[in-house]
Amino acid sequence: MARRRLSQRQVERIKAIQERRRAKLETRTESALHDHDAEQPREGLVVARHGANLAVADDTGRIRHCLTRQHIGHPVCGDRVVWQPAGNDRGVVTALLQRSSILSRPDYSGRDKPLAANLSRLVVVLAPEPEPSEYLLDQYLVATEQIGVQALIAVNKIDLLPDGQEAPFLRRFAHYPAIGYPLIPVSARRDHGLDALVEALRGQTAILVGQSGVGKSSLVNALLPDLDLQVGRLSQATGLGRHTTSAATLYRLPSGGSLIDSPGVRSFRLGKLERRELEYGFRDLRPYIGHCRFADCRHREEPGCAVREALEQGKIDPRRLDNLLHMAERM
Ligand SMILES: Nc1nc2c(ncn2[C@@H]2O[C@H](COP(=O)(O)OP(=O)(O)OP(=O)(O)O)[C@@H](O)[C@H]2O)c(=O)[nH]1
Ligand SMILES: [Mg+2]
Ligand SMILES: [Zn+2]
Repeated sequence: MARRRLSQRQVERIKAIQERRRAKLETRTESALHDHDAEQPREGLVVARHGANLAVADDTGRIRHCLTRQHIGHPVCGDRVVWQPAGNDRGVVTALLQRSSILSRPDYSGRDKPLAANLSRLVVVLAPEPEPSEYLLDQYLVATEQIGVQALIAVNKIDLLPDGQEAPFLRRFAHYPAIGYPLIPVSARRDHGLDALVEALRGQTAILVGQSGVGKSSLVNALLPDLDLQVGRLSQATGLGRHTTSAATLYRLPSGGSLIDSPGVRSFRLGKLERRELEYGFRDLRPYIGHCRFADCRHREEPGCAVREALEQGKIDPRRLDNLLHMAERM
């Protein structure tokens, strides 16, 4: 009896040892495979940048914490890069691939600082609270015209408007859809209007921008059923997940495409633009620009001003022209 039990125990032990060896071999082969892969540069997508630290997603969605080689430029959220694994969820970015668009804003010293790359949509988020700034909105719209990205306006927190207040509030922005910027009323809290937003963002790389507190992150939360998972993966690999409110961060949309949450701003300064470039940023004014009597017309008091004439005929909104003139003064 005793002998049999012993041998049985031995068999068990041998079995266990063999199991362990097999597992070891398997992981060794696996890591050998990885090591082989490690030689190969791969393409990836920057999902966040924090200081010198980049979070780069490979094509399986796995996220690596990367640093960059010097002199390859300044990869930002949305950039496609070439990177090489450097062990343990780490990597080195060795090249920055060509961008289709880049959204920048000047930093405190006035230098253009890239914010996000390869955008195809820019969503300006507004809300009844904080009080919307049409000036800020128009600045964003000029920026999107400059970089050739389609803008849309999401009016969030519609639930805050009592019955009868919604229509008048939206009317305040009614001239925007009239000139080609779709306006989508939503409520991140009440899950209202989100289908229309999902539809507009399907397959796009979109960034949410706007004042702090308008609900950009809340919208991301409402649009992404697996947000926690994505944030978890990000912070596990890089520790960047905790900084999602201070750095632009890209998430995968379940309907295809990506959505970038960006930190709120109080104001948005446009980089220095020539007067003609600035005017080009107002798509509703374009038909009249260049038709004034004077080539250097400021569209203020000048005789024969085609822009003023259009204004008087109700063809352009006075608030838009006001904002153009203000921006021109500050250039
Ligand atoms: N009533 C209401 N409140 C909302 C809605 N969406 C967001 N909020 C609230 O608005 C506040 C700000 O929301 P956030 O999502 O943090 O705003 P944000 O635009 O990401 O702000 P920053 O990250 O600072 O730029 C929070 O208290 C939200 O709960 C909404 O649809 N309705
Ligand atoms: Mg936020
Ligand atoms: Zn003029």
